[in-house]
Amino acid sequence: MKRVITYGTYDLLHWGHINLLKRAKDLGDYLIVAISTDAFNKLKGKEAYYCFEQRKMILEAVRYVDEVIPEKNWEQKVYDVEKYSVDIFLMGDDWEGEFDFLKEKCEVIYLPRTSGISTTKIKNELMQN
Ligand code: C2G
Repeated sequence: MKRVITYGTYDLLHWGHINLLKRAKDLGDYLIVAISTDAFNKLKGKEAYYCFEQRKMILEAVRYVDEVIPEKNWEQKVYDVEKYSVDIFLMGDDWEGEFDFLKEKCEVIYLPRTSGISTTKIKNELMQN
């Protein structure tokens, strides 16, 4: 029973997110997604269109996702890995190397981002219309 965890804002859910979640689930049996709370998003300098509760509800409906937990700060990852008995910590490779400190606790995998799509791109293109 391989347990995988990944983190993110997951606003305006799009096929790039789904591509990551599918690959993450394919690497294990149980996928936990920690989504940034609205307060943590502010810390990340991000303003999500959907609030935390809405983003949580949407992700819980994704077939690859088994559990959604809140990401409240940068420090929680090392505790989450213990608390949820995580085997694989996984992120898109725009985060390459950023979380290597977790390597002593679990496998750390960075997967190629899906090019051509992002929440920012969606927002910008919608604003142009
Ligand atoms: N992603 C991707 N391809 C895209 C867009 C996003 O693979 N075209 C991946 C990102 O690499 C990330 C996940 O989808 O692994 C979620 O992306 P965001 O919601 O943008 O997450 P981010 O703001 O990077 O937050 O502590 C980690 C942070 O919470 C990550």
